Amino acid sequence: LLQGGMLYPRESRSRERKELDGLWSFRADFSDNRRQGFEQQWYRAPLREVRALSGPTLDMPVPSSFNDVGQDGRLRSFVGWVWYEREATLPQRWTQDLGTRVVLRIGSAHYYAIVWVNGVHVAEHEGGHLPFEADISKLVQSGPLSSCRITIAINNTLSPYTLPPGTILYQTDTSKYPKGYFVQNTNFDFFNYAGLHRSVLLYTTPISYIDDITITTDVDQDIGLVNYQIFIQGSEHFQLEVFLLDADGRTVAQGTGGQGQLQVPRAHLWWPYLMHEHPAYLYSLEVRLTAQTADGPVSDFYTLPVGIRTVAVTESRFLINGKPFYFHGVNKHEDADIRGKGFDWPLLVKDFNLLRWLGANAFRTSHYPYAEELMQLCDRYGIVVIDESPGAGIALAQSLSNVSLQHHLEVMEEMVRRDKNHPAVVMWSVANEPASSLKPAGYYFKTLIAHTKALDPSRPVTFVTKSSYEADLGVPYVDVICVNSYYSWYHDYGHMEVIQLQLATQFENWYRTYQKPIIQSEYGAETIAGFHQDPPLMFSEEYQKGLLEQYHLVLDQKRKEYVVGELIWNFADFMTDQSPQRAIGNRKGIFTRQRQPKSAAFLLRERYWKLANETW
Ligand code: BDP
Repeated sequence: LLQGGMLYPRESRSRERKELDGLWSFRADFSDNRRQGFEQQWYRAPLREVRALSGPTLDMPVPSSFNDVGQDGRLRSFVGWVWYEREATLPQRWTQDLGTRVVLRIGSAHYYAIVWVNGVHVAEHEGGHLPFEADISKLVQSGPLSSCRITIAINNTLSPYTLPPGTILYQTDTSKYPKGYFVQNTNFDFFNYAGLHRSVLLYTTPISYIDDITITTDVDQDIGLVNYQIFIQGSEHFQLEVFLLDADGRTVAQGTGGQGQLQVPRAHLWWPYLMHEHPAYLYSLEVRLTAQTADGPVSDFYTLPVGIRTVAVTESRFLINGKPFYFHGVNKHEDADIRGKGFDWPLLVKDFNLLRWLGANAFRTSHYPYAEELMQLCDRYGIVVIDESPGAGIALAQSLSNVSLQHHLEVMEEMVRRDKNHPAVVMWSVANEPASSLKPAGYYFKTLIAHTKALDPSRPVTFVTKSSYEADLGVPYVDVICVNSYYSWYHDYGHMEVIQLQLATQFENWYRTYQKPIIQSEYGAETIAGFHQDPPLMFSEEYQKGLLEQYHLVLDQKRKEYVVGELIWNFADFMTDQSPQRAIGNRKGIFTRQRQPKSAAFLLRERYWKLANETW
């Protein structure tokens, strides 16, 4: 199991943070073996001072994908190592006070990253969607320097053993391909954007500090129960006090010690958006640590938002606070013009405004964990999240091997560790559309789901399937069945008249076999905004609308029985690899990539508000 916590870096009386967003020096390693950066040790001296075959350094914004900010097509499709570097100036109190712990935190580096500070290797991490850290106190406190040089080498290559997996295809026929020619293939369609996608930052804690907090909540009559468990590093002798404050800052419960239960009479529950007059009520848990060290007492303070709510699954319902919850929402991507998968505040707020305009109460983080700032907004707005791992496109038997499984288990540990305290997260999804009818899938998903449940017994677990109900070897282990289907798009294209029969049969087969609640976790149609055809033809706005309407007729019958949700594919158009099926990206968005509505957005808006009013 993973050691240590990964609390979101928040400022407090004892903690400071410093974002390193902005322009970094950047160079892609275009050398033949793509290893010149290591051979010349680009981390040893400032990047701009090392003369390299790859040419001068570029200015690269962070956070952002590197692919779409330049005019060089080779960089857009680059596969291999890229190098980022910048200097950070540190306040004297960080570099001179040995009681201060200085931590470098990288929110997301896609895919494999190696980090040096002043030329010294400090961290290495696999996986592009989850944060990692290095304690750099010793390095920045060892000399007279008030600045440090941070170098991050990132490799975006995907193999059958990475998550998501991919394959590198070498072409050796020199009559058709130049020497050394290769391409990166994947079994998912979204573009494999790479770079520093989220903030890189420095933060401080005292040397004895609050390392991790785990909250679970329950409700007994009108009493909210908040169970807490706190881990401390850097001291054996300490006192812990915890205070639960309501939204007005009044203390409503308090306790002491590393674990315990707080009781909140007449608790305000955390309700999803549109399910209650006061959705998303958040308390704050203030943790105060006083540790005894050789140099005297040390205090640390950390405050965590807490939502009190319960989640449960029956044979046919998904319950939040004991009430049936129907997911009416979207699947998203982290994706936008120019910045690719780079975190962007205006985009984040725009997307939430669109979700609320739509009357969406939920989304799935298809197909990887999203930025922490977005999860925090879900907590605050009451948008329910199915939190999905980067297990997208596990298509080959190799990717269901023990090597892959071990890595997938670790990714679930990192993901649960990061997101466990978000009330908005109501379910984990361990994968999207894996080859779950291949023989090794049974053991793979049994182990993966059991592990995830052991890490977090408080939430249901699922994965998203597109296999047939008869052949799927993973679904026996899920709590909720999530099914993707593209009737009259990838099958029987152009024939919307078959949707009702096929969709009803799909639901009935799954339910008869498993008696578990079902979510239609994807459905949709490629639509080019501004294309109009009546009678509807594929790719027109009318076809997308017509297809959704057919789905809705069946969903309206089955949601009275055991269907507990519908998530459109997709919230917005997004970039894909180039292919003859895609006209500059996947166009199944109900919004364009620039977040303007297609006709289907208005249809869904009417539907979602109607559904919301029904559940009141
Ligand atoms: C589904 C995948 C999704 C794709 C979608 C599509 O889960 O990631 O983007 O197909 O082809 O099967 O539009």
